[in-house]
Amino acid sequence: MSLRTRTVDHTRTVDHVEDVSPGSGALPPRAWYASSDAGSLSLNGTWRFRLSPTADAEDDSFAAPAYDAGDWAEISVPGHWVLQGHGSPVYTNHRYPFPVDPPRVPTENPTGDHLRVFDLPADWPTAADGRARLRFDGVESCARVWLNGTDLGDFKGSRLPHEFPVGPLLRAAGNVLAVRVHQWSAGSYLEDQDQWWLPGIFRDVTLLHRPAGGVVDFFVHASYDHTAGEGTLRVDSDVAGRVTVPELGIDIATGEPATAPVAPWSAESPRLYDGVLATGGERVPLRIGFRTVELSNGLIEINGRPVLFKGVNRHEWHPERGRALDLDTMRRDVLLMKRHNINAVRTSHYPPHPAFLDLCDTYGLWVIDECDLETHGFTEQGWRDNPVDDDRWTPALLDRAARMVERDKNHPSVVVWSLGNEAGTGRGLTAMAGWIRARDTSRPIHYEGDRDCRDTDVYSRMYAGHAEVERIGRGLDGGPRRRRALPFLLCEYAHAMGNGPGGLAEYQRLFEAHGRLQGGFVWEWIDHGITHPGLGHAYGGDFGEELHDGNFVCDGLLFPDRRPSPGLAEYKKVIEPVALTVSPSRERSRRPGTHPRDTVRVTNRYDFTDLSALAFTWAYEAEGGTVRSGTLPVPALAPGESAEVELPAVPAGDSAGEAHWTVRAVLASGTAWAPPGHVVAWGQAPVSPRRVPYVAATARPAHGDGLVALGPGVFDARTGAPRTIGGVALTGLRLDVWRATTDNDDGAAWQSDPRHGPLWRGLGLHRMRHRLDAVEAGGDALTVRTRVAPAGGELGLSAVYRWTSDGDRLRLTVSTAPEGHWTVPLPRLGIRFGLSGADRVRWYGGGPGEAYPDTRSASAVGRWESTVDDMQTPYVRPQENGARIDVRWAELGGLRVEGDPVFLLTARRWTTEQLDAAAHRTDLVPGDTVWVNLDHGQHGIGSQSCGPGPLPRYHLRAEPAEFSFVFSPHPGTHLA
Ligand code: IPT
Repeated sequence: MSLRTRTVDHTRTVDHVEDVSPGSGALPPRAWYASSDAGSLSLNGTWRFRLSPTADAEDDSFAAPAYDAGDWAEISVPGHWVLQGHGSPVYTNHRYPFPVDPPRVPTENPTGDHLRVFDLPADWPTAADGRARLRFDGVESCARVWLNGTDLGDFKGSRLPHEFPVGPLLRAAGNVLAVRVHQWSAGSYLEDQDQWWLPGIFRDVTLLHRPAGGVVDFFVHASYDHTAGEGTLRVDSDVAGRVTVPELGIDIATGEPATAPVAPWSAESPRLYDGVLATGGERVPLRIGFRTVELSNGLIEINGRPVLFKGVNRHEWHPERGRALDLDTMRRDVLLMKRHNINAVRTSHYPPHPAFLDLCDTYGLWVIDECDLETHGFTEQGWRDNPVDDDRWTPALLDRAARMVERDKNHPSVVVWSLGNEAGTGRGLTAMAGWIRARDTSRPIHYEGDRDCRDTDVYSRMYAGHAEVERIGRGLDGGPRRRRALPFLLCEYAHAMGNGPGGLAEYQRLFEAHGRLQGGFVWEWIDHGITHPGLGHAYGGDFGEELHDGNFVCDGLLFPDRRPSPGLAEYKKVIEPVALTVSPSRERSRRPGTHPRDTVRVTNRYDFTDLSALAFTWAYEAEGGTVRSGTLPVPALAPGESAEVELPAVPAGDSAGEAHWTVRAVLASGTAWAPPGHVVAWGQAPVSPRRVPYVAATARPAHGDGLVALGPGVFDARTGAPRTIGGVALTGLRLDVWRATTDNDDGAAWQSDPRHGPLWRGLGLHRMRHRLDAVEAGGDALTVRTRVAPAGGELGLSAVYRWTSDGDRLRLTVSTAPEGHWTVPLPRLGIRFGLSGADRVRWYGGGPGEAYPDTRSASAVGRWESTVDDMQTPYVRPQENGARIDVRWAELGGLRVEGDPVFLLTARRWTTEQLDAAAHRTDLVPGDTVWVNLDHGQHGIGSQSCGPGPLPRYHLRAEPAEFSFVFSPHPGTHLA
């Protein structure tokens, strides 16, 4: 159905482009299965390619078998042409990058003609093969297909499979496959996901031999009755046959049920049984996982137990290949998820490559399979003309729902269907839900946009703050009756853009405390940065797009190259499936090393499995070094159970100085996803307190030659600034309150809460001036009095630096107090200075990775070593990063610094101002000076690039503060 009347007739080949229908000529959707007796021929590889700037500029003569494409370019299929040197990618979040006039698209509609000539393999059963199918697993945004000159039809639905019957057209040799792909089509209105617009044949193209009497479509129903411990299997098939599962002694006809004692499938124990569906013409291998998903007691229960989703939203992404993912990359994603305690994936916002779901079945991940549907751009016009509320589009929506459900219905990992994302509300969505319910009664339906839950089975929200989530958890959120009876999911939360997300631990505590909260899915898995020769990784705007949303496309727990970000380390710790809470006995401080013993409370937070697969270790650490260690016997606790386990006695004398217990849960043996010894969970607690550094003020300042000497320090007599400490040169030591604002500091434009980045900049905190009021060298101290304030206002801070020494070490005490009426928190509060060189960094405190007040769960107290370069976190858009928290002492650049109290440590080869000004990592040019920040405090990180800001308890309030550092020379780390 075309929505407009044509007045010209030379545009036949583009009619379908602006047609709201899903297309014509493709076969009905069916289950995707990877292998069988029937042969298949991959048509992936090098194709001929020609790009035209408009949809109708070229005729379709290229589809004729005799066409000579010898002068065309070559392109890799699967692939996106804009990532292969033809045109450029475009990134928008929700705004359509073309005028909104559905279903019309611009005349400038990049069109890629693809040609591939192929022979059938020698053993291809041509003669008998009337049923062969040509399958496209994904083409963006629409395609018209010809084989040997015959027009097979056209389709839309970019991340959905389409098959054409081609049997009678095939020849033994010289088959010509021609595919015309348009970047924009009516389908683009349904595919407004927040990601790069990347046209092309980006998933596999396969020719499938279909034997006579072979299987067409089948539906594996494999449920699990947890009370009986039995699975029931029934396989419905279009073509009758037999189903065997040798391991279970099952041998049944299609359509007939069989029940047997089985081990159920779960994300924790993904038990699969091999079976075969045999029809007269074909044997299809089955991988059967028995499991039952039910809504019961207001909860999603799987195999009789409520589950807690510890999930991520996964877009398909590769920094060079875009959404054309190879199997290795998909497996890497799954392994990384499993190793980071993630148990669930929402396939935001389209069905993934089908092989990804096989991996989820195999390794064990709960999947919310989401349909390829988003019409978010209509929010700009108050959702007027939204296709999902326009009956003319309903067939296209139903086609999308069917293509997802039919393709993926046999995966045990898929436990929830999602109608799509950010598509407003409308009859089309209701129709999709109705169709899915009629086809598959075994899975609940999700759609976040359905706030009243009229069509859905879970109440789902995105980016709700902690307080609201708590209200929902307590059932105090009101709302329609149906919604109040449903379980709750945060389908997106904890926006992982840049440095962050903060506040994960507090969300997890809420999920654990309130049964109705069945967990959430962090937004999102990986940054969609594109490898770029000049910029490192490119983001929106880097390809000259006239409309774009900058680095909002880089908001993942992985960097574009799949290196884990600190956010992923934090998430792993926060969602660990075993809680290890060490409690030093209260007797400890009085009578070290005697009974009663210290204990660790072990809680099994798995939903299904006991702890028998884990081994437990303990370590007793003094000043960060392991003094003793051993294994800890822990009972094989059932899910939800806890036990208090005694730690070994510590002999007196071992607890001199600061000491910690660290207890770890590790894999006792290797699994499919990690080797033995892989750390699953850990807990740490101090046993005896730290001794704060003491420096007796015995040295006296001595004047001479414009300098003041005090202990190992030499100061400028006029400014009071330190020049050298023990011969190590220092520059620009002063109070610092500025940090290069993070994406979360800057916040999303639509945030109604105050966004601290803009407020800070508005006040001028990035251009503080330091007024020198007095330098007093006398008695036992050198004291420097200053006022630190920006131009244009009354706000400022007094800062007094007081230096004392015992002859060997220098103690600096900074006393600061806000002046004027401060209504905003400070970005940071501490000192900074430059060192003429530093490379190795050693410290005792939190590590090994970056941590801020609300992103510090994964930081363990220990003795750590790194380099200045390795301490930088490579956020795609440079911003504050790399702080190590709770540092007791650090050694770098020939200096040792001890903190009283502990401090945050940052060291980088550029200034904060340079970091702040950089748009890409390549803008950061290392200088000769290493800039060191020693912070008494930093403001929290939060998640305000899309969600809530830092919780109030993590605000760095402007209030009087005093903190000290003890400096001494440390030749070991001096870089000459
Ligand atoms: C939400 C989208 O669902 C998701 O695709 C992504 O754009 C995310 O935001 C931000 O990165 S929608 C937003 C309006 C909450």
